[in-house]
Amino acid sequence: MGSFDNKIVMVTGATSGFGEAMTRRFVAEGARVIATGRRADRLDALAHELGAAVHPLPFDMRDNDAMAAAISGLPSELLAIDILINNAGLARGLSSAHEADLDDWLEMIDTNIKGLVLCTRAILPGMVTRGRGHIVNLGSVAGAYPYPGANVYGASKAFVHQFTLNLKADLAGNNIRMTSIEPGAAETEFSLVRFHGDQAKSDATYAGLEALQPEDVADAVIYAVSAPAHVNVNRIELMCTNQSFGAFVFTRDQN
Ligand code: NDP
Ligand code: 8X3
Repeated sequence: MGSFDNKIVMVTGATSGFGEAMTRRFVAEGARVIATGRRADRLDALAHELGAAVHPLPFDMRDNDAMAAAISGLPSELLAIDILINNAGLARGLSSAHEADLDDWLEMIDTNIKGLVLCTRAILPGMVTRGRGHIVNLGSVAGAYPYPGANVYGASKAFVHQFTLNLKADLAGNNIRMTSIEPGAAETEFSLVRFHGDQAKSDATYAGLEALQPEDVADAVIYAVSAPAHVNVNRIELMCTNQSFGAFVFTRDQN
């Protein structure tokens, strides 16, 4: 018997990183997991490895019609989702705002903001009707602390932070819990994606850092969703011990 027996959890972005780790963890705890992402082969491999507790549901978060069709096609026994983990997301590029690729910016907005909002709006009404539910959103320290090149990525995660709190305000009295998980640098495919497949740049990001691991973030999620029913964990921020804050920059008169 696990702590999540008979619970239905939807994890977006389950094909790698945090989402895959959370899927493994929830299944180990007895939940049934609807696992989403674009790479259907990875979802199928996960289902093959973990068994019938995983229901692969491939779709692109940016495509409202594809998302709606996938969710409405869920088998009836998986429709009453108890926990939604809005994890799918990405950073693209690390250039200064005046040099950044506009397509990178739009992809982050479409995935991290629009996709997360669409998925929330698709699942939330059912939770309200059932009078129970928990939505966990993946924010980032980049949503709280600025750093050069984080421009749209950081702003998209600030949106996630505030959206989480604003939903909590909207949902007062509905027995829906809202949590924002806000990690620092974690070793996943995140940097490989940020640097458009440049493995050397990705490796350099994590070299010698002892970065957070996907399981560390899954632990934080499990903590939040395991809290007693009367406790809402609003926000968890975590960093690896070797990550810290930068100083303010002053540009001085050169004359
Ligand atoms: P990964 O790149 O390892 O995983 C990202 C997941 O998001 C993949 O499963 C990917 O699936 C999915 N995804 C991306 N775009 C889409 C899309 N258009 N449609 C459907 N699924 C999509 O990164 P992480 O596990 O690190 O990241 C997970 C979340 O955590 C993200 O929101 C990220 O911003 C956030 N985060 C990451 C940190 C880090 O340092 N790693 C720190 C703080 C927050 P697929 O490609 O198969 O579609
Ligand atoms: C990713 C964490 O510190 O690379 O959200 O911006 S960081």
